[in-house]
Amino acid sequence: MKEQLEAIRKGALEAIGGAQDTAGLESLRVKYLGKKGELTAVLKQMGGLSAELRPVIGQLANEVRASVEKAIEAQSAVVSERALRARLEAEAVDVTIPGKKFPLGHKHPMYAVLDDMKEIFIGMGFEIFDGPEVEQAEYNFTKLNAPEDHPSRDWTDTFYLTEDSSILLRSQTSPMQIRAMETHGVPIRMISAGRVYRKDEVDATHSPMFHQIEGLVVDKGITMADLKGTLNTIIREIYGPNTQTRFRPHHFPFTEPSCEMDIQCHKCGGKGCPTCKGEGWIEILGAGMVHPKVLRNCGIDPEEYPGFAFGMGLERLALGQFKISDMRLIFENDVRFLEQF
Ligand code: 2NM
Repeated sequence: MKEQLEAIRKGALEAIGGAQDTAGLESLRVKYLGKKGELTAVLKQMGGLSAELRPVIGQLANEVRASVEKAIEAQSAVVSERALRARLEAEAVDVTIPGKKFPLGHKHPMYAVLDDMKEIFIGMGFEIFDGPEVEQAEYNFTKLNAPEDHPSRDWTDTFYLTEDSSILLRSQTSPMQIRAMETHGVPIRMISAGRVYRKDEVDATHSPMFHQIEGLVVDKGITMADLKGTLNTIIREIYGPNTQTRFRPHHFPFTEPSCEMDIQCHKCGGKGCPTCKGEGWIEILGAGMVHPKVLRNCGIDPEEYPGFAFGMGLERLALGQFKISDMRLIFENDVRFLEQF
């Protein structure tokens, strides 16, 4: 039995020394020390030994067990150290490799202009009203005093969504002015801004979708003088304090009287150049005193609460501000173009 035990020890230590991983070590532990292991099998035969031999063999068996356990423990440390090192090597991070670039986006130039405008209006005490782009013809035209035969109501000009021409893509942001007067009541100082839609062919100055910003002030004693003062203040905020302006008579169905506002050409100072097409002036917005019918349509007494309103196209403003020659560039969203702003 002594030889048997020594053989077990020799075989076990050899096998353990060659074990490559934790799983291999565990199966060796079972093989030698487990309930059905080789050492256990030998110990089971000890009953047949003489009284003198039993303690000697017993002690040897314990020694073998202890040395096998010790060997497993030692090899286990070696194996896990090796595994850790392999993992560290595999997961090593080379901090000298150049990093990946995550390019940051930024505001589209259109919305930079829009946000600047909003800031100016907020600073003057205006509230901002947002509204639906899908509108009722009632709000887009009728309540705004557009006659039933007004050309802008034509199917060739406006995107209708229903056969009966009652629902459409708003062709202006003024329906929000109507909604604001109806829900907010007077006095009111508000702007609405956003996308509007018209059946225009795409070219350097037209797009079937563009942006408008419109304003409305209704209060006791409001006159054309408030209109001129407010718009001059805003335009000088945008184009500089020395910007010269002029107001020309015009016609809109929803205002009476109506006007257009020009700024003196900043390029030539009014002499006439390609930027202002030789005019010396650049048209910038439309405005007027809100038509009494429009106010009455919203339940407001025009005698007690007069008002003025104005509207402008944002694309034209952005083209001028950023010296962009073609409106299509604004909508194509070519990153090489947008990156310049
Ligand atoms: C413009 C020009 C003139 C305008 C009028 C109204 C309302 F709802 F108060 F009647 N909103 N916007 C208006 C007036 C718009 O755009 C060129």
